[in-house]
Parts: sequence; structure tokens; C-alpha cells
Amino acid sequence: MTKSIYTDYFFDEPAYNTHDGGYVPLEEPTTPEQPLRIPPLLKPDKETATDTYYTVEAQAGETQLLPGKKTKTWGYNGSLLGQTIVFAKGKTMHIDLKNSLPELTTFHWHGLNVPGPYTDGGCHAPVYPGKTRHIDFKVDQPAATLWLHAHPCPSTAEQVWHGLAGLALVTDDVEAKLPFPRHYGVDDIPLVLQDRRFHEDNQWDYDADYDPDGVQGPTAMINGTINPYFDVTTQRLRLRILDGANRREWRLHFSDDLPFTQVASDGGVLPSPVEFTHLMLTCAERAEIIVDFGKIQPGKTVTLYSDDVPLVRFRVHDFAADDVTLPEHLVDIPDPEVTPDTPVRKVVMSGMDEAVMMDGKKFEMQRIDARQKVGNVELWDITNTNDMDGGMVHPFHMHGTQFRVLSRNGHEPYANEHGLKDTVGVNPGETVRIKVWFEHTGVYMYHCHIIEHEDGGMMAQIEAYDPDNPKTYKLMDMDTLMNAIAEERGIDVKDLRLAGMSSYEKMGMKM
Ligand SMILES: [Cu+2]
Repeated sequence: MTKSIYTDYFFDEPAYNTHDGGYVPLEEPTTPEQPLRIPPLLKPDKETATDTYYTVEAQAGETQLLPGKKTKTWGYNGSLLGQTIVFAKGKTMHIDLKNSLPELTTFHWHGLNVPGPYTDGGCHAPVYPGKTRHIDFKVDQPAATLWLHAHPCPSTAEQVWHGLAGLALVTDDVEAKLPFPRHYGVDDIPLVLQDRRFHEDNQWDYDADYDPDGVQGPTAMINGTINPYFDVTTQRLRLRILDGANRREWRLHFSDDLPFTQVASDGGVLPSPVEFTHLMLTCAERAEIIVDFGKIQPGKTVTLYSDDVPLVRFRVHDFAADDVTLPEHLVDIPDPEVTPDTPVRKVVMSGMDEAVMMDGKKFEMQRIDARQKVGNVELWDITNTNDMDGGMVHPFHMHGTQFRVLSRNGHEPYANEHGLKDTVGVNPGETVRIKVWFEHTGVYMYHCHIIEHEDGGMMAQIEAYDPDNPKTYKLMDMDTLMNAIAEERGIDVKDLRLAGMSSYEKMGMKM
């Protein structure tokens, strides 16, 4: 039987951000090629058979991105992005979250199933400058590529733009037995896809580039590298791709339409491998793909593109033959039962620019918008009311759980949406039905992952509760955070300008 190879991007093409007035197309860099930066693995402070201890430090620094002046950047355990953190399933993590930045931040574990809202690290868990917050949690989910990013409302977008985004890899025994490349840095490499605009002296200027529909730059930055190449020394290469951009979708394909195989999505390994020549990722989505260079002559270069702009050049060297056929079935995906009386929750993402809303409201930190009992299954119908003309694909993200995608406007989901997901792109005019269940109690945010839409209020929060164990939460309020940031910046709070604020002000709303 010949397997089908998907050759289109699935998503509604007229809604690609190329069609939006504020879109900034990528441009090919003119600077010399650089070796692709591979984020180092974060060394545990201490490790036992059952427990791992880490320190994650948010810090400011400078990074040589372009020839000439270094760029002022932020990162975790480094000047830009982060060191890659490994979470072995079944072990208990003990993490010191240290803030060495001049401003408050939070440490959000995107995709990690942990209690909310403090361990999860959303807006209710600020760490003030010079302070350390400690979290502990047991890793209890399948192997997956997750990420850590800042999430302090409403300056999530600006802090991620500064560089606060790192990778966290969950490992387990199931994935370890599959015939995937897994030699980190050699044949198993992350690709964090971002874009930036360089201003005078090679600096970033978030305010100058601000757009309420998402900040973009014309220059692709991959793992914090401009114009990268990678030396391929194995027949098969596993790429853990993260759309870490504030707004940009990536329409990925290789030179000569080299096919590749997706083996994992946001929440882990797919039930079956899916073959592509073209793959689109929306903000915060992950795809693990395996590229087979078996038919490429050593000495040749295979280029990964988004649209027609080169992102990474893979320089193929000699390699040992490694002809592996992946099994048809990779893993079983949890699939809780749905009955005729399973509740259906409606969620609506509406508006563009400053008018973005979730269920007709803007985010309010102390308002709990929904409640769902831990362990219960609900169907969520996520609707994007934008129209095709000026609308966008809104990537819908939930904290604290991984969900299943059931349908798109009543039709089958895309071929690579049969695994666990925490982010799903919703086309204009579309309703995506997902199946949601929580394993931990907590207050969790759900929002559009175009980060400026999230800061601008396209966000709400749900309490996952246990009726036998009711809890109360100390939820942050915006005045406390704004006063703190103003004080850190040495200005009066009346003069404080944060990116998402204009979206509330223009709608005559208080943050
Ligand atoms: Cu959006």
C-alpha cells in the first residue's frame, strides 16, 4: 500500500497572514551564514533516581547576532532563549526560578500538565527582580517537546520578544523504544522559529515595531541564529520545530520538495507517522519531523524554507546507511469516553487589532470565566468569528492540559491533529471541536497565542476544581503588577506604557 504524502498546508489559504494589511514578509538575510546554535542541555544542580533539581535563571545579556554591535537580549541561563531542560517522566522536579532581570517576570511551562496557577507560571505567579520562586512537580505525561516562556500580563509579548523562550523536553520509556533519532545536538535538534527586525546598532525595538495584531520582523531567527546552516552527519535527522514567534505562521518546505515525516505534535508522539512535503505551524505549535537524507549525495545542501525564504541550510556530509521503516502505529493516545450528555462549552474568539476578545470580553485577572470538574470530559467548540478578508488564523492555546482535536466545522481534523495538542489554529469562520479534561486542579488561562492578541485581552481563565477538595486562589490584580513594573522602571505608574494596554484603552476598558 502506498501511503499518501500531503502536499498542502491544510489551513485556509486566504487567511494566511500574508493577506493581512500589517503583514511583514520575511527577507533573506545578506549576512554571512552562521553555524546553527544548539541550545545546551541544562545541567541539573543535583539528581537522584527519583528527583531532579534545576535552577532556571532569567537574565539580561548581549548576543552576537549580526556582524558589528551585539544585540541586547534576554534569556534563561544564557543571554538569549534558554538552555534545554529535560523532564524525565515519573521523576519529581524541584526548580528554583530566579529572576535576575530588572523587571518582574513569570516562568510558564507551555504544554506541561501541572497544577495552576502558580506552578503553571502564568500571570498569577510573578517573580520580582532579585527574587527566586521555588516549584516542585511530578512529571506525569508522555514524551513531548514543550517550552518555557515568560507570561506576565500584559507584557508577555514584549518579554518573549526580548528572548525569554526555552525548550523543555519530556522523556519516557515509550518514546525511547521507538526508532527515532535521539542524539541531542547531532541527529535530534530543536528549531525555534522566530523573527525580528534589527534597528540601529543591531538592536531590537519592540515599541517601534508594535502592532496590536502581533509584532513581526523581516529577519528569521532560528535558535537565536541569523542565516544558519547545520552539518548533517547522519542519514536521518529529527527536527523538533517550535513556532516561537509572536505572530508569524511558518509555511515550511524543503528544497526540491523533499518529503518528511511528522512523528509528534504539541503533546507528544502521534498515533501514526504522517508524511508531508509542506507543513504550516501557527504560533506556539510544535511538530517533530524526521527528514531522511538517504537519497541526497554528500556535499549537497538541502534548504528549509518558509514561503520562498531560506531558514536553515542543511549541509549533507558522509553518513552511515540508516534505512528505517517507521511502524504504522507509534503510540496509543488517551481518549476519554464521550456520551450524549457530555457538556459542550462554546468559546468565541472575535475581533482584530485592539478589538480582540474572548467570549465578548477582554481578559480580567481576577475573573474566573469557567469551571470544569477535574477528571470530567467536556467538548469545547472554539469559534473564530473573523471573516476571510481581514481576519487571521487564531492559534487557541490552553494551559494545564493536553486536548484532542475532534473536528473542524464538522469535518475530520487535519491528518497531523490526531495526537495530543495544547494549541490549535482556528481558521476565520471556523469552529474547531476539541475534547478537554484536566488532571490537576488550578486556575488556568486559555487564549489566542498571537501574543499581542493575548496581551490585548483575547484570553480568559478556567478553574479546574475538585468538589471534594475545594481551594481558594490568590489571584494577582493588574494594579499590583503595574505599580511594581512602574517602580522597577523608576517612573510614575501614570506614565507606564505596556503594549497590551492600548487594546483596553481604545475599547474604553480598564485592564
Ligand atoms: Cu489571535
